[in-house]
Amino acid sequence: MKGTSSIDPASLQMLKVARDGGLETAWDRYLAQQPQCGFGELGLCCRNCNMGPCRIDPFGDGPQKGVCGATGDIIVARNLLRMIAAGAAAHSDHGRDIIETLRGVAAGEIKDYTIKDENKLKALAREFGISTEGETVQTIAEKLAEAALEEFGTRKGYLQAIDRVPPKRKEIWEKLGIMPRGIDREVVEAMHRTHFGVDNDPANLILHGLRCSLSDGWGGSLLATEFSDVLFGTPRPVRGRSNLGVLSKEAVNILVHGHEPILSEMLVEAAKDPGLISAARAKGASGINLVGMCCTGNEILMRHGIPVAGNFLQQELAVITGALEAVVVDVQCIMPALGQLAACYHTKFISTSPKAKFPGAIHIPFDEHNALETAREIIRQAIENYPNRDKNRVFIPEEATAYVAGFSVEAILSALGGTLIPLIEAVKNKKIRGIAALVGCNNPKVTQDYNHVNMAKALIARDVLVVETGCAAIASAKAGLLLPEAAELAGAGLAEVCRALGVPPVLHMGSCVDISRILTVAAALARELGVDIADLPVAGSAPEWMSEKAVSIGAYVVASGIFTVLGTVPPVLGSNVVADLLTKQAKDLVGGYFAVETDPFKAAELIIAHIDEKRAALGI
Ligand code: XCC
Ligand code: SF4
Repeated sequence: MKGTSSIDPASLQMLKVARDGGLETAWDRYLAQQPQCGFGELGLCCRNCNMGPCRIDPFGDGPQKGVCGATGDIIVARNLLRMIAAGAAAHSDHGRDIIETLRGVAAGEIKDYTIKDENKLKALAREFGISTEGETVQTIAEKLAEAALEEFGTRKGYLQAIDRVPPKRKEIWEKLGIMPRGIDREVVEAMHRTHFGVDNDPANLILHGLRCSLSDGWGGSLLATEFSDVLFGTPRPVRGRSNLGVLSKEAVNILVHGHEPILSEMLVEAAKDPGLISAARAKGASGINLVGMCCTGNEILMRHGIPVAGNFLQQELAVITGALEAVVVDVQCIMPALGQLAACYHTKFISTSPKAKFPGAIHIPFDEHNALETAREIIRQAIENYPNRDKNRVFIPEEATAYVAGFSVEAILSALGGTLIPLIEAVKNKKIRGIAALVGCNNPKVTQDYNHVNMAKALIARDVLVVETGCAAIASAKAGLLLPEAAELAGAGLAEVCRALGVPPVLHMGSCVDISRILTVAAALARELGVDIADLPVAGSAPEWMSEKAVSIGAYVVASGIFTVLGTVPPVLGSNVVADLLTKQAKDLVGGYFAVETDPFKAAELIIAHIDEKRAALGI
């Protein structure tokens, strides 16, 4: 859909407010960047050494080699590998922080968190070969945290969670030499290989990219998810509201944005503090209204039903409502533009992570050892700021669509009565045609939410069960697709299953690290059927992706055997060799492969054709 910024009515209203007020957003800056660098779009520029920068002429008239002799194929492959490494690093470092927190809790050094899911703790301990018989929760947690931290530099051969995949998958990875070893090791090796004068074979580079991404999907991200569940509780279906209309005209509004639930969970706790609530009232507010955004929003909506104010492209729009006393951030997907924008309002922009500082932000270091007090201090600052709100500049759109989220693997199993068999039966008798995972970001290159919502609708209408995470899931929440009532938009078969189970046709499975939940379900389905993941009638898509994390995700989903459609074009078209590897040869190598399709309706058709092909091969 060209020429429109968003399909979300709340975003459109806020963009008008921004325009009228002369305020700049990502959409304006995107336009100002036009035309974007053609070399960059194709992946054909290299800055990996100081003989460069070098760029390859895609039309063949100018230079075809960098100073060192690197061709376009080499440069594109190296750049892609670096994107994967950065994405894998982001997810995995998030995972490490969660595990460190669990270790601190177990050792009694961190007092403000407790272990919320002991069953999951024990199940994970058993998976890691740690005996739980007669041991205290504390001891198990300590041993498990140590074992999980080992995964980052382990020398035992391959990562623990690889044992979740069917034997056929392992054989493929072993044969190709892409079994993920230590999590940190794969990222380090990616940086080593792309350093000047090391790996200059495009296929060899891409294969390592797959290995590095697997250390994210089956390593860092998976540990982030599992340990968050242990510490903060495994999500269960929960109701909430979504979009900017969740901001309150009367209450102190605090937006938490970023990724790691360590911060957001404590803010949820602190916001309940009666002392702080009366402090807010003393300032003339009706109370404290904590809302989320992007993935940290997903973390707290999955576990507490905390309202989610929006997805990636709404972070600036939330400030422009004029109703935010504070934007509190930790890491990832936070626009550096927020500082300057917040300064146009009374809004305090508060950074909390030593890893992520921003211009125009107040830095309040968040220390896990003093978590509740830090969270209280942040909320106090927001309360203090309430009298500075200029009521004449407040504009809050009405949209606040209801959703049901919280579909962890455990929640899905319990909805199915304890086993995957009913799901398999529904797939076999074609009530459910297949499963599609829609994930990832917004990107101003795409009309906001247009691809997400239209793909989801097109797929459920054809009886494809949709599972979602990240900003894709928030798009569906806002569009009303995360409600059991949305079954009326589904095909007859899927609608029947949804009604019988009381679930929506689009299941919100969490934040982006929680794509590991989707992998876990896919692996379990394959094991149950005695086939490989690549044999299942499932597909993935990142319809509006923008981040390097999404590149790592796409790579591990494909490497896990799953066909994946990208809705924005990755910077690889400067190399036929690399493009061919990703979209064709990958199919023979790992079973999964990429397609690029910017039209959501055509993308849905690609997924349906793939699902039907897999069904036929399975004889169902
Ligand atoms: Fe970020 Fe996770 Fe993308 Fe959204 S979907 S823009 S990565 S918040 Ni993860
Ligand atoms: Fe140029 Fe080669 Fe250096 Fe890249 S590594 S900047 S292509 S000389």
